[in-house]
Amino acid sequence: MKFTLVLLTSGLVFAGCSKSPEQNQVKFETTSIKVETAQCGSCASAITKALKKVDGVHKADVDIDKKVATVKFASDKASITQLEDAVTKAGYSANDKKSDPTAYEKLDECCKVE
Ligand SMILES: [Cu+2]
Repeated sequence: MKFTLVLLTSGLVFAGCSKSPEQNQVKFETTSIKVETAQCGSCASAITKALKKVDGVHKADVDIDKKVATVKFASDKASITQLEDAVTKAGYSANDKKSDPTAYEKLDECCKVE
């Protein structure tokens, strides 16, 4: 009985110790999102802006020539799905997700895909 109690207590202490570093240490993940419908610099900045608005996003860059957005984000706060959704809601496609039709309609004519 006494032995069990000691085991339980040490188990609890161990759980407490292993939890605190995780809370302080933010895990960043970098992902690339295909933004095939981005046409120009203004598209690139619109996508960058949309991505940076997502909670947990640390850095976002769009390479307009390669049509790829590179995003560094805290993996415990944001997910790739959230990032893709931010891009589609800005009116652009993200990976295999299509742009939000309403947002797409609001884009400048030159930014629309023929
Ligand atoms: Cu554009």
